[in-house]
Formats: sequence, C-alpha cells, structure tokens
Amino acid sequence: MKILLVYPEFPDTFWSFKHALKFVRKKAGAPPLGLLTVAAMLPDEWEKRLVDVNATSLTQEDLAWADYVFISAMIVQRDSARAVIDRCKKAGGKVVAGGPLFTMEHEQFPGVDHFVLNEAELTLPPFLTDLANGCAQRVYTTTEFPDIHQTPAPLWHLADLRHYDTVSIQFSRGCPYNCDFCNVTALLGHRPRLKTAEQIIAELDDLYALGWRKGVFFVDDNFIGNKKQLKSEVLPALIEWRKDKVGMPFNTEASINLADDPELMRLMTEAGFDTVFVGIETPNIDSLIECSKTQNKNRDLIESVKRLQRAGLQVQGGFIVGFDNDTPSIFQQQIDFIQKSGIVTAMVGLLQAPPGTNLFERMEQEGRLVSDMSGDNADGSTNIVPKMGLDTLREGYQDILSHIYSPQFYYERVRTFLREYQPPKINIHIDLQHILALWRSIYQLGIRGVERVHYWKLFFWTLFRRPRLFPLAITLAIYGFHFRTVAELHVG
Ligand code: B12
Repeated sequence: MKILLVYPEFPDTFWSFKHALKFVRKKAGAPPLGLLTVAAMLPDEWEKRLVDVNATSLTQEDLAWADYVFISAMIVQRDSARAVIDRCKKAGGKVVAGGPLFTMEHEQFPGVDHFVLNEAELTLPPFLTDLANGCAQRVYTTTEFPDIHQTPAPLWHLADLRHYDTVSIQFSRGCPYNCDFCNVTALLGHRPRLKTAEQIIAELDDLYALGWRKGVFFVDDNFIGNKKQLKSEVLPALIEWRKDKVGMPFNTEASINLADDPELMRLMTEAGFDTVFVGIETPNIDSLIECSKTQNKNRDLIESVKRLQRAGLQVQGGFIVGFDNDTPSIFQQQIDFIQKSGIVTAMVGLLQAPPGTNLFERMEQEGRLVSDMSGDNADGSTNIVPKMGLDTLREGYQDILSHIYSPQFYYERVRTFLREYQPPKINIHIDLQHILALWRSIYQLGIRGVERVHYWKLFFWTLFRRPRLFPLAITLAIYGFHFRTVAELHVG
C-alpha cells in the first residue's frame, strides 16, 4: 500500500511567520506533527511519503503514485484542503481525512472517501481493520479520549527537516481549565493525558540523531496541566538529557499560574525552556470573569509576566477584545498593558465562538451567531455579534494593531523585555543561516526598512547593554517585520 500524507497550505497569518522565515531561508514553521504521528501508526510495510504544501509542491506524479491520500488540516487551512481534495479526486485517488478541521465540520467535504476523526489512537485501528476486510466505512469517530502512553514517536524522517525553522513534539493533551471561548477541552478533554518521560526522551533522541539543533515546540494545550508529574519525572529527565546536548531550545504553552511556582520555573529553564505562550486575554477583570478565566483573576498580570521573564522565560501572549464587558476604553487598556508587560509577540484577536464551546452555546441562545469562523483568530473577523457593535470593535482592533506593531511601539517593547529578561543557560547552536539572517536584517530592516532608526537603536543598545541577548534582539526585530506586514494586511 502506498500512502501519500498531505498537509495543505496555511494562509498568510500571524502564526505562519511567513515574512520572518524568509530571513532564515526556511519554507515553513514546523512539520505537521499530526500526520507524522498517524504515519507511525500505519503498518511498517506500507510505503509513506509526506507532501507539506507549505514546504514543497504537490505534483501529479505524487498523486498518481498513491493508493490513498491522507490529509490533515486546521480550519484555517480549509480552502487549501478543498483544493487538495479536488485534485486528488480528479486524479482518481482515494482520500482519508482527519485532524481538527474535519473533526469539526466533516459534512462539508463530500469529496472525502473516509473520515477518521478525533484522536487517531482510537479511530484509526478500526478503520485499518475494516479496510483490510474490504468494508471500510465513511466515518470513524469517538467520544473517548485515549491514553497516549502507546502513541508512537512521529516519523520525522518523512519530512525534509531542512525546510523548517522549528519542530513540534507533544507531551500532553487536554487542559484542566474552562475558558468559555476555547475549544481545546471539547476536542481533547479536561484531564491532561501525558506521555511518559521515556517517550519524550526517545522522541528527542530521534530528532537529535537526525541532526536537529533548532527549536523544539512542545505543543501542549497547557504544559503545566499536571505539575506533579512534570516536576517529579519529565523535567528531571529533560535536565539530564540536555547535559551533553547542543542547541534545541524548548518553548511551550502554559497558563499564567506558572508564575506562582518558582521551583517549576527553575526546573523548566534548567531543562532548556526559554519561551512560553500564555493566554493573557484581557486586563479587564469583568471580562475575565465573563469568560471563566479563573487562573488570570486576582493577580497582578503584569507582575506575573515579569516574574516569568526574570526566571528566564520569554512570554508570548494571546489577547482578546470584544467581550460583552468590554467598553471602547478596552483598546487603549490593551495597548498600555502590552507595552508595559514587554510581551513582544502579542497576538490580538476579536472574540470568536468556536463550535463546541460554552460561548458558542450562549451566542446561539442569544441569537448572536452570524457566520462560520474563518479559523484564524487574529484576522479581525468574528462569528458573533459583539455588544459594543461590530464597527466600533473593528475600529478599536485596528487601532491596537497599528499601535503595537508600529516600529516605535514594537521596538520600545523589545527593549522593555530585554531589560527584564534573564536568559537560561543553553549551549547555543549558531549556524550559517543565523549569520546570514543578521546580514539580511541589516539590509532589509536597517537600510531599506521604515523602522531603520529603531533597528539601529536596538542594535547598538543591545550590543552595549545586553550583548548576550543580541541574537534574540535581531530575531525579535525580524518577527516585528512579519507582524507588521500581516497587520497591514488586516488594517489596510
Ligand atoms: C501546534 C499547534 C499549532 C502550530 C502548528 C504547527 C504545525 N505546522 O503543525 C501553530 C503555532 C503554527 C498553530 C497555529 C494556529 N493554530 Co494551532 N494548534 C496547535 C496545537 C497546540 C497542537 C497541534 C498538534 O500538533 N497536535 C499534536 C498532534 C499529534 O495532534 P493532531 O494534529 O490533532 O493529530 C491527531 C488527530 O487530530 C488525528 N489526526 C490529525 N490529522 C490526521 C489525518 C488523518 C488522515 C488521520 C487519520 C488522523 C489525523 O491523529 C493525531 C493523533 O491522534 C493545537 C491544539 C491541539 N492540542 O491539538 C492547536 C490547534 C490545532 N490550533 C488551532 C488554531 C485555531 C490555530 C490558529 C488559527 C490560531 C491559534 N489559536 O493558535 C493558528 C493558525 C495557523 C496559521 N499558521 O495560521 C485550533 C484549530 C481549531 C480547528 N478546529 O481547526 C487548535 C485545535 C487549538 C484550539 N484552541 O482549538 N497551531
């Protein structure tokens, strides 16, 4: 059996990092972890090929080669997924689809032969058995959440890792919190399900053996969902593993209460984590109550962010405007908060209600749902009628974007962050692309860019004041170029 695994193209979004990747001559952010994991669950003797359309093109020859095309996608890849399915059908191929897009809206894809939905650990085995018996059904689904102790290591060798700037691995699924706009618990449940330390070390060993030295993104919904096991098993194992390694800094996603646990922060940075994405959402306490974001309440959010930064973790933040409790003053409040916090990578979006969430149900009851979600929560669109009125919300949103990514505000924020940040000690791996990226940034941002004055100010400020952080400062300058380019697409 010949299986072609296809990952559709991402649009030009905040998270695509498309405009930043050019500086390091990479084609895409990370290889598709879901497909590579599914590949490892297929029989060994089957032949497998991966085409990540973000990194390489899908050819007629690929389609002619395959007995089955396995496709995975998020909602944001909907259009490209449709185009891939159409091409497969025209080429006479059979399509098997899974992953979050199809799990949420499989009825909208009549061209797909088989849907293997939810987590493949549970739905793929019955599909494979039925396929072998010649009685494969159209839809395989489950309401259970599997134990991931048996999940095999992804087949990274199928991806051409030279095209990517980072790779993702997964330690846990699920999140203990109940934020009413987030569909992670609907998709993956409340109880964090964890891999063992041995599984994670084996996955890292595979990557290291393949020569990977760049960043590793732990794509957990909430990395600290089970602190006890992290502290007692996984982090000590990672600390031990890192001792004779070079490069491979880690980043992840976690809730803000990480800032309350000095021991956990210390173990994480010792293990090699240098960045964490945190859902901050809003400085408006009434909106935090409205969306049941309990972990963000009753705290000084700025101080929590600074504690993480001082401990060695760069904080990236997600922010939302458009809660019922937001008034037009929220826009300036968000700008002030983001500037003071030194959160350089600040992703701001309008409140959206994904199906399966409490927010979706409430909006439906109140007759406030208006359209399908675009799937990109930072494109200035929403599927609900906001209390403050859509025009006011959009205008305020655009005002936030044009401020926070403007060269003046952005570079000021980079300095606020670098003043606070105490980087963890990781044996840095410098490759030729880093040096070339520096030259490209000098040309693109320091000579041609509208930000040139700010760029040089940061360049020399970091060289003299925080020389160890110089590579990070240049990376952030490059990110700024990407964020501004994407924001201009939305703001016009
Ligand atoms: C890593 C990640 C990213 C990375 C993606 C990197 C990459 N190239 O893979 C980045 C940071 C780029 C990203 C961005 C975004 N993401 Co994201 N992301 C995740 C995250 C945290 C982990 C995904 C992952 O790798 N999981 C591990 C693998 C093993 O799981 P999996 O892919 O789901 O695969 C399993 C099953 O789904 C199934 N399966 C998957 N594919 C297939 C295919 C076949 C054929 C079969 C049989 C089975 C199968 O089998 C696998 C094993 O069980 C998820 C949340 C989550 N826990 O899933 C959100 C998630 C996928 N992201 C989401 C969203 C909304 C986004 C963004 C729009 C904004 C945002 N909120 O972050 C952007 C859009 C991307 C863009 N470029 O514009 C949503 C998607 C919702 C949806 N229904 O589409 C999720 C589910 C989070 C959420 N809160 O809802 N994301």
